Amino acid sequence: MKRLASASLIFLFACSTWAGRTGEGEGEVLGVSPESKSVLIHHGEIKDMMGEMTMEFTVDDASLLKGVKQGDRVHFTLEQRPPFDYVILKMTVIPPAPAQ
Ligand SMILES: [Cu+2]
Repeated sequence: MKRLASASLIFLFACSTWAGRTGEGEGEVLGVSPESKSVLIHHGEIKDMMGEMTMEFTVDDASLLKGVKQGDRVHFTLEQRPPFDYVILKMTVIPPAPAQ
């Protein structure tokens, strides 16, 4: 019981620390879904938040997805909403990454 209590304390602390935290990322759009207000992105590392991965982000306003299509490279600002939601606040299409 004692262990459970301290585990939830850590969880609460973590949540209050993460709430409203924002980050910047870049990646390639793999799919856009205005009906569910979401976008699937393969993104690079997002500093202090997560490594490279493919994941689905939600947006508050579907108009953010206008003009964004599969294959586009985007720069975005996201907000972390505990526990596991990542919401894109701003997104702009940028030129493709230079060939390496
Ligand atoms: Cu991610």
